[in-house]
Amino acid sequence: MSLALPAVAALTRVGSGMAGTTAGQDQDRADSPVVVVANRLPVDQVTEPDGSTRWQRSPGGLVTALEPFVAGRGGAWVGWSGSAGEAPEPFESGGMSLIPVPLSEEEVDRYYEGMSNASLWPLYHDVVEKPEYHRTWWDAYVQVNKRFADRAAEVAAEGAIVWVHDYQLQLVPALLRQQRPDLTIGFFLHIPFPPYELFTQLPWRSAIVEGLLGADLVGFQRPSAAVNFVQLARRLHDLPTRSSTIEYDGRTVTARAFPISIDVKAFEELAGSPEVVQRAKEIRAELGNPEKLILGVDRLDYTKGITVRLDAFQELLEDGVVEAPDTVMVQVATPSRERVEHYVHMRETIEQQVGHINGVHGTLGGPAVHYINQSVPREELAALYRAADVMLVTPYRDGMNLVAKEYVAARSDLGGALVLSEFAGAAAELKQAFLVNPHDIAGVKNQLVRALRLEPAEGAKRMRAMRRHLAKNDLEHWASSFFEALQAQA
Ligand code: GDG
Repeated sequence: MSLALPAVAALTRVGSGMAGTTAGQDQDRADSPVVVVANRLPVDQVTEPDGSTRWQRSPGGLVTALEPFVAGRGGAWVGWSGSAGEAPEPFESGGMSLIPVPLSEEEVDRYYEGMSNASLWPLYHDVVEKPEYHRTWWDAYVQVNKRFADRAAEVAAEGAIVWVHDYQLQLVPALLRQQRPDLTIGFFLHIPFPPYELFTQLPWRSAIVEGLLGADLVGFQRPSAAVNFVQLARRLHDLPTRSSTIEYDGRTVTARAFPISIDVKAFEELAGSPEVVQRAKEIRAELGNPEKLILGVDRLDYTKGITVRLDAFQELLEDGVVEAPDTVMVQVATPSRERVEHYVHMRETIEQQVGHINGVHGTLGGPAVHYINQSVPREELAALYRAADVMLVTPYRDGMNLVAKEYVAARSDLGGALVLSEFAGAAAELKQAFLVNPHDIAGVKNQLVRALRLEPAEGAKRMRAMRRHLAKNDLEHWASSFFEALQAQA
């Protein structure tokens, strides 16, 4: 059964529409057997003190996980450099061809901050904040997706495998297939995929489903997300489906869960290194050697439920169940999407609340909440994980949540306790965590108290079980199982 692809097809006639695009200038590169397409390139441009610039590999596990599959095969990575304006020429890095896609200032506003982060992000996270829908944002989203698809079509070798990533690029699979039916196309969504009742709010819902159906394999973090997608294809488009497949346009599209993970070994080694273990002790000393240290680490995002844990801690202080500075909380809230309105407002709310808690419950030189609105180095993060008695991870909705997995990987000493939201993908795997419903403040308080009073032997038992699961289900396992499943579709 074939659909007309009205929205997507109509817009394939729109040109890439931007001065300075590098499209078309390297037809001779059409030799990559594996191509990754992601919003961002795996490198960041850094400026040296003398004003010169160089490319530096981006931190983060995804790059580490995908690099062996791409670099080992002479592959390419198509993505945005992170700066608006003309794109740099394609270049080689880490054994990969990096193919920069240009975005104008207006496209950054509309495609990235608008459609991706103020429409799709809140919609896919259970409308925790109200999504905004603007036709100009959508037009930019289509135009930019078309540009990414064009670049991928240019560099992919005959019969190549293309792996497209995340919610910014959901139209790329179909746009790419129209140009290159010879390709095997996979798509992975890093964030949740909402149920029919929410998804169908989206004015451009059909175009998105059709965009994703251009892939042979659509991967999600949780099985329930794959089920949501299959149901949408059936209910919205009347397509024939089975439990994890959809018949579409003479092809079988598979939708399955591939829960992402972290580089467990690398994190464990870092966190167990003598320097990090020593730093963990220093952190506790710097905090006045509290009896109990509670930790939160998040991008400053409204989906992460930072206010939930501040509320729970504040009430426990008010109830006299815990006292500062015997029990203190550290919240690392890394700046994020600072130009999107929802984020500006949320930051103010959190900062007010931290101020209130410290005003009422802190002492001179002894705050109850230590709030860090900066990105901290990876080593410091590992030391914080090692130092914390309780890790609080309370998102309202989260595709996976890697912080929860990093905490478990860091605790080779079998110390610590994890309080984890049921609404994070990680909850399906880290079953020995203290699971909470972040909407139920009394429940969060109860579980936090249980975690604070945990017997070491019971804590070690829980931690050991979670670590056993992670050791088998690391990032390499995630990437290779996706690639294998995709190759099987070829
Ligand atoms: C999306 C999905 C899914 C945070 N602060 C600092 C820092 N971090 C690192 C953490 C962790 C990463 O950022 C955050 O990953 P999460 O998974 O928690 O969250 P998102 O950024 O929302 O990621 C999510 C993920 O994609 C992967 O598919 O799990 O559900 O929303 O690695 O350690 N790192 C350093 N300093 C900081 O201050 N160095």
